[in-house]
Amino acid sequence: MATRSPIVQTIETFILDQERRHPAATGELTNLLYDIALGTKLVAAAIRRAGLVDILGSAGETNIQGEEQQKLDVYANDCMKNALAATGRVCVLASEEDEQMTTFSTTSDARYAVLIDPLDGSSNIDVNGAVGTIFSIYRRVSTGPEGELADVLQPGREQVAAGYVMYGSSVMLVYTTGHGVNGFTLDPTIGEFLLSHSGIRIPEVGKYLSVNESNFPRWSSGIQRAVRAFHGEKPEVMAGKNSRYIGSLVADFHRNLVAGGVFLYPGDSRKPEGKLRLAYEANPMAFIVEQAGGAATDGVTRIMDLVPTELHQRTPLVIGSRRDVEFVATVLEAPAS
Ligand code: FDP
Repeated sequence: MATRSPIVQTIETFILDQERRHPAATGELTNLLYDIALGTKLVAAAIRRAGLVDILGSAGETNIQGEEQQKLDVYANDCMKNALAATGRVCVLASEEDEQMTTFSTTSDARYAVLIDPLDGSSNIDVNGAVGTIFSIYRRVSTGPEGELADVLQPGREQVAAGYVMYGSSVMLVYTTGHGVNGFTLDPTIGEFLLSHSGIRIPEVGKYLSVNESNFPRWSSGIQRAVRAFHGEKPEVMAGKNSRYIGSLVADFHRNLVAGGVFLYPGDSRKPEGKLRLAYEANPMAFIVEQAGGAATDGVTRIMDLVPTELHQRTPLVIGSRRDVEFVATVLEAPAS
C-alpha cells in the first residue's frame, strides 16, 4: 500500500496563497517576508550553538578554526541586515542594535521600510532561555533618492506586516499582514517553516499575568491597583491570574497570545517611559495582538495610535487579552479611592 505524505504547508506556499487572494499585491511583500524568514533561520542555527561558545571560543576570541567569534546579538543583527540589505526591496532599515538607521539608494522596487529587533531578550542567552527576533514593515512614504526617517517614524497603525520568531524549545515564526495571525514551526530536518498554528485567536480574558514585580514599589498607584486586582484582590471585578514572567518579551508575549494573558511593562519612578521600544517592540506586537482579537495600550492610549518622534523611543506597554487590557485602562482612568 502506498503511504500518503502528510499535507503540510510551508511558509512560502502560505504567503503565496495569501498573495493570490489580494490581486493588487505585487509580490514584493511576499519576497520581503521570505528574506526575513531566511535571516531568522541563520540566527536560529547560531543560537542552537550558543552553549558551545565556551568550547569554541567566546566573543572577541578566535575559535579553534581560527575564526573570530561574534557576540550573538551582533551576529543576529548582521544576519538580519544582510538578509534584507541586498534585496533592493528596502529603502531604509532600522535596528534596535544600531544607533542610526541605514538608508539605501532606492530603485522603484524599494517600497518598504523595515524595523528589526534582531535578538530581543538577549540577557536570557546566558541561561539558555528563549529569545526572539521582532520585525515590522511599513510602506515607504518618502520620495527622495534614499529612504528617510519619516519612513520609519510612522504610527503603528500604518504597518503592512509584523511578526516575530521565537527561538525556544522549537523555533516559531508568527506574523500578520493584517488578515489574521498565523504561526509556523521550523522543521530542522528540512529547514522549512511549516504552518502549525493557523488563525491564532487570543482568549478575551487571560489566565496569565506577566510583569516584573520587582518594580512594584516604583509604579503609580493606578498600576499597583490593577496588578493587585490581577492577583485576585477583587474577585468581584477580576478573577485572579497565574503569574508567569520570563523576562523575554517574545516568549512572554507568545505564551499569552496562545494561552491568554496580559503582559505589562509600565513606566515607573526610575523609568517613566518604561523599558520597551515603541517602534521595535510595542508596535509590531500590538499589530499582531489586535489581529488575534487582543489589545495593546500604553496603559490608556492604543499603542498603534502613538506617533513616534524618535527611532529609539520607549513606551509603557500593556498588551494581551482584550478585556484584561481594557481593565487596566479603566483602573488607571478611575479616580483613586
Ligand atoms: P532584554 O533586556 O533581555 O533584551 O526589551 C528587552 C527585554 O529583554 C524584553 O525582551 C523583556 O521583556 C524586558 O527587556 C525584560 O526587562 P526586565 O529585566 O526589566 O524585566
